[in-house]
Amino acid sequence: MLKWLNTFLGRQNEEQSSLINDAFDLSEEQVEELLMVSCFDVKQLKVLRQRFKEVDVDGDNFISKEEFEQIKEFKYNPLVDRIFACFNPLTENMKKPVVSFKEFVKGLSVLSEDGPKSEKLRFAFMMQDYDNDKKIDHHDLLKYLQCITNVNISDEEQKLRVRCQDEEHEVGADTEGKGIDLWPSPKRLEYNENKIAALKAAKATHHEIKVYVDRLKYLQGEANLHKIVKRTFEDVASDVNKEYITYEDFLKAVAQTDFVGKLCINLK
Ligand SMILES: [Ca+2]
Ligand SMILES: [Ca+2]
Repeated sequence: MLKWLNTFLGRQNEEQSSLINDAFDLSEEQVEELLMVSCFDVKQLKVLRQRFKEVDVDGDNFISKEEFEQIKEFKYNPLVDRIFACFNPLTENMKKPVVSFKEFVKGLSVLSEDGPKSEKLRFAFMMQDYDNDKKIDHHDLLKYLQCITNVNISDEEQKLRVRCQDEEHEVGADTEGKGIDLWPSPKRLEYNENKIAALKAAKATHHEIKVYVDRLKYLQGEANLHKIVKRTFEDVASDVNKEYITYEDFLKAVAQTDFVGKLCINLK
């Protein structure tokens, strides 16, 4: 999942020798602290410091979300928002959404080859806990799945999605219940099926029919994601109402997978 980090830090080998001789603009105390909170050595910290400065385009010594998103290795990663959020775990407006050098180092340390498994697991959980309430609820998991399944979504598909969302009013679907199972509602799917049948009966053009066929396909895809979420909660959630997954549930669920192995970079 995070192969981009290999490339991101892969540059260090070729650049390392020259950087070691460059002046290190951090105090000894700062370096000591970074050594304590990460699994990097001084040489690696120097490389990371250089990369940090390159990323910090406006030179304010913090990486903003915009700067983070411009890193070419991150740019096209569908999870870039989540990675940024995990580098900078916000706690109720207590901090600006920026990444300091220390957070940058800590974040990369977790994802490095030597990063402790427990920290990798915590990071993986945070990636999916969008509202940072220490639980993964249906909306968290659905958002995550939508994000990773829409990696190569085209502009056309994006427009289609917006049209389908607009259709909410057109169809007048029941939104009162607000339950996760209601979207897309059977009424929406039926609306598109009926529309296709009516257009075919009226011998509409292929293009006219295709609009509704595409919508139906999109809605069916969404409905499938909802089913996956529902099934996951039934299998994994210890909560009696199956409304959320705790960190302990998450640990049990990923214990049998290589999920954590993928949260790794090679710094050697
Ligand atoms: Ca900056
Ligand atoms: Ca949550």
